[in-house]
Amino acid sequence: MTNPWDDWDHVLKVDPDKDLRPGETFEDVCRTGTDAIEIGGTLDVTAEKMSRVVDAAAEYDVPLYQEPSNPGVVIDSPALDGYLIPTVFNAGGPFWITGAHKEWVRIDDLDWSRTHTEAYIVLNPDASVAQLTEADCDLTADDVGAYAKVAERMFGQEIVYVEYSGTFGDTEKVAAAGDALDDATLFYGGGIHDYESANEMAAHSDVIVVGDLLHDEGVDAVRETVKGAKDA
Ligand code: 1GP
Repeated sequence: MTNPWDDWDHVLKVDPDKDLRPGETFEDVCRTGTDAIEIGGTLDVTAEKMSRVVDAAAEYDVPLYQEPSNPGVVIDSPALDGYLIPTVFNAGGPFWITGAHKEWVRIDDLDWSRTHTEAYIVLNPDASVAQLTEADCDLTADDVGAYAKVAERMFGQEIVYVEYSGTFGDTEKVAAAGDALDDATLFYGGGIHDYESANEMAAHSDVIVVGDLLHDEGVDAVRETVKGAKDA
């Protein structure tokens, strides 16, 4: 089976709780050359803020995915190509592994054909996502590879996501996840801020995810990371 992300190199993650740079619009965001936009965020996200971003990006021709941080912010919009449902494999407790999902599946008329799975391995202990999920970030490259294999082989996850949100990660650990996978697509996110950092991580993963850079530096900086990813 082929998935849209088989052909992606670059994803832009938009945090609905953060502003774009002054003077920049969602049209500019959609014209950065990114392969897809993922709308997600860990703190203070509401369904209303999610809808605002989906509506603003809907008229442009870039695939649009929602990555809900909890079942309460899920929105139903025809503009969405799908939902990427995170499970934090190294979370400190069951809520982020099956608890939130138990609530998610109670949504009426869940569109399973547009619902996809994303196995997070969270590795920056200072990131909000690590603190919120009480993730065990003290992992060796071998541990990361083992989690990736569990995610793909035992839990059928379509995407494995090595998450260093806020900081540039250890390429050895990212490569270990890549080596462990046969079919799942490896996403990497964290600290990508220019052509070189994008190019380096793209060499070790299938898809790089750029987040804060959009809100901190703007669309020109994002465009450089797209080039870096495409050249790898
Ligand atoms: C966050 O992995 C993404 O979920 C991207 O991280 O914000 O550090 O680019 P940055």
